[in-house]
Amino acid sequence: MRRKNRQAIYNLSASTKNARKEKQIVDGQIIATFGRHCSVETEYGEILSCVMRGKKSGVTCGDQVELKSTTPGQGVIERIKPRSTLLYRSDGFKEKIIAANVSQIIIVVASVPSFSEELITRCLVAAESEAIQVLIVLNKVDLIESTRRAAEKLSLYKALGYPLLQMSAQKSVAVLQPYLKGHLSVLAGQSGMGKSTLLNALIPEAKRATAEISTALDSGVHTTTHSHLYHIDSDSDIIDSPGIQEFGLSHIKDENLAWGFVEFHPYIGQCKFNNCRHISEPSCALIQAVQEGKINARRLAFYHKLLNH
Ligand SMILES: Nc1nc2c(ncn2[C@@H]2O[C@H](COP(=O)(O)OP(=O)(O)OP(=O)(O)O)[C@@H](O)[C@H]2O)c(=O)[nH]1
Ligand SMILES: [Mg+2]
Ligand SMILES: [Zn+2]
Repeated sequence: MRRKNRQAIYNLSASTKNARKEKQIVDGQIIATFGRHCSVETEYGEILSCVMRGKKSGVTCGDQVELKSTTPGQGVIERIKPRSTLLYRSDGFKEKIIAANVSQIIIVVASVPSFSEELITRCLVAAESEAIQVLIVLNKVDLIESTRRAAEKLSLYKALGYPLLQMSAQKSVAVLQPYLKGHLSVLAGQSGMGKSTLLNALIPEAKRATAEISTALDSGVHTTTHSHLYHIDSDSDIIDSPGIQEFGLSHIKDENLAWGFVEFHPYIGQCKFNNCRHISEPSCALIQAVQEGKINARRLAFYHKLLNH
């Protein structure tokens, strides 16, 4: 759904009010969720506070829904429309939905605090399995010394074809802007990487809270606690999300995991055994590719690690 008229946010015209009465059911998009409550932007640009019909929950930022408005400013969600993509986070015990219908994940990493390569790997697997585009942003490049080491680590992913941008969100995000056009992007990454700082640089009106890493991590609470969707222009949107420890992958079966690693694709199906798990089997095409230097050993090691999850 695209907003029919941005001005309508400020001035609902008589004709749209009539159209709503006739229709009753209104299309909307979830822009934020707070427990069972969520904020929905209707097709007429109104922001309503909604709950799901019955005691159901499960809507997430980016969801397209049908709703009925009840009292002024409030509504009830009747139906979640089919999702084009879905991303999960994992806290080690259970998985929760991060966002729906995103077409691009912007994984934000920084040299301080240090980032987890496993999180990047999991993000790439999640993205490949849903055919979501990935952009890696190395933020805080003003911290020159530590950035050099971080950039070296990330060169592996750049070599695999994932675009890698370097920036200091505190100074300028201009290099990112062309990549956002036409996408519903989600900013994802560990706490303290600078996602909300980056969001504020793109959309100053958002005024997202940001915090010194020590404050945020010492308190054990992430600075951002709720995802929120913002409009960049008429066809580009972006979601700021709370820091995540891991992307949830439990919905991906072991036999499909290798498809999450782009450079493995030419070798899938080439092993001696049909059910090869590429661990230590004889004549395994992937192990051979590592030995020949065609696949980076770090990537196969991450694959093994994820197999056991
Ligand atoms: N030096 C430097 N610090 C930055 C930059 N961008 C963000 N920071 C700082 O990093 C800290 C964390 O930034 P946030 O934007 O709150 O991080 P976040 O990723 O949104 O964190 P969560 O909401 O907890 O997930 C803040 O102190 C920011 O000022 C940057 O480009 N350079
Ligand atoms: Mg944040
Ligand atoms: Zn194999």
